[in-house]
Amino acid sequence: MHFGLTDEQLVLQETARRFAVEEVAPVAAQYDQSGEFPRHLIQKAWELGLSSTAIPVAYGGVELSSVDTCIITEELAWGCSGIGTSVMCNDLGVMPIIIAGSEEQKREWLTPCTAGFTLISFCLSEQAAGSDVAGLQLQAERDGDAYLLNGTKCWITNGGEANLYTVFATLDRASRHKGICAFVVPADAPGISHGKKEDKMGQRASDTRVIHFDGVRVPVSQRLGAEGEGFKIAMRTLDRTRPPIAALATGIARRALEESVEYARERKAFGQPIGGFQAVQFMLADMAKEIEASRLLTMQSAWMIDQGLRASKHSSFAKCFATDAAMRITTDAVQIFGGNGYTKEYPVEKLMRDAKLMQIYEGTNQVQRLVIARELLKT
Ligand code: COS
Repeated sequence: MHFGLTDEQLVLQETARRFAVEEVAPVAAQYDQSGEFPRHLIQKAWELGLSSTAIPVAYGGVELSSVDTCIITEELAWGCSGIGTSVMCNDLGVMPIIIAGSEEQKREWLTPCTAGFTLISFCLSEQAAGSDVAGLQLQAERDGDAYLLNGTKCWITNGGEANLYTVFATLDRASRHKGICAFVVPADAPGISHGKKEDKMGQRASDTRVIHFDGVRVPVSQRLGAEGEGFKIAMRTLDRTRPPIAALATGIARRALEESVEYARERKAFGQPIGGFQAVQFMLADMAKEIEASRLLTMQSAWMIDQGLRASKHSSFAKCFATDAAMRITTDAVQIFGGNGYTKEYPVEKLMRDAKLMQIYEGTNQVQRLVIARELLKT
C-alpha cells in the first residue's frame, strides 16, 4: 500500500490546480452573485481534458481512473464548487451509457461527446421522487419501435445547457424499480422544454432546472440495457459518481481551512493573532484532521472502483463523511472569521452555502446511511 500519486497524476493535479487558481477562483464570487452559467469556463475545462473524464479512449475520451477524476474534482471545487459541479456533471450524465450501453450505442452517443464540446445531464430526480428513485413517475409508453416519454424531471444539473440527457422513466409505476428503463435522449428532441434556472442558495454558477417531457418520441435503439434495468443502471452509476462528489466536498473544505489559517495568522484580538488562541487552534486542527480523513475515504472508494470491486458502501462512506465534514468545516471557518465571515466581502460564507448542497445532492446523507446500514445488515 502506498499513498503517493504517480508522476502522471501529479501533472493532472497541477493542471487542474492551475486552472482552479488562475481561471476559476478569480471569477467564483462574480458567478455566485450573478447566477450566470460560465459556459466558456466549462468549455475550457473540457478542452483541458478535465471533463467527461470517464469516456473510454476507444470513443475518443481520456478514460481517466476514478482516482484521477477525484484528484481533478478536489482542485476544481477549491476554486468554485458550483463551477466544479458543472464540469463534473458530464461524467454523471455519460456514466449510464458507459455502464449499460451496447458497443453500437457507445459509438453513436459517446464519440460525439469527445469530438466537440458537449454537455450531458443525468435526469433521474423528480418532485415526488428524489430519494425514492423506485417511485419515479416519468412515463415511458411503448409505441411501435419507440417509447413516448411524458412527465417532468427536477433539479437537473446543466439541464438548460445540455446537448444530451440520460433519462430514467417507468413503464409501470406499480412495478416500482422493476418497471424503470434508462434512455439516451438528445436535448433538442421535439417535446422537451425546460423551466427557469433555479435560484439556489449555493453553487449558484451551476445550472439547475426542471425538464419537461411532453410526448417525446425515443426510438427503442436509445434504450440502455433491457426494459426494467434502469433502476440498477442508476444505482451503479451513483456508486461510481459519489466518490467525485466526496472529492468536491474535500476541495470546498480545503479552501475553507486555507482561508482560515491565513486569517488566523493576520487577524488580531487581545493583542495577538487569533491563531495564538487554543479556541481557534482546536478548530483548525479538527478541520485539517477531517479533510485528511475525507480524502482517504474518497481515494479508497475510488481505488475500489478502479479495481472493479463493488463500492456501494465505501462510496457512501466517502460521500456522507466528506460532505458532512465540509459542512462542519465551512461553518467553523465562518466562525473563525466572525462578523467578517458573515459578509460577502470574505470568501467563507459562499463556501458554507456551497457545502450545504453537498449533503443533499447525489443522494442525501440520510440515503447514504441507509445504503451503508443495508450493506451491514444484509445476510
Ligand atoms: N448496484 C446494483 N444493484 C443495486 C444497487 C447497486 N448499488 N442498489 C440496489 N440495487 C438493486 C437491489 O439489489 C435490488 O435488486 P433485486 O430487485 O434484484 O433484488 C434493486 O436494486 C432494488 O434495490 P432496493 O430494494 O435497495 O431499492 P429501494 O427502492 O429500497 O431504494 C435507495 C434504495 C434509497 C438506496 C435508492 O433509491 C437511492 O439511492 N436513492 C437516492 C437516489 C439519489 O442518489 N438521487 C440523486 C440523483 S443524482 S443528483
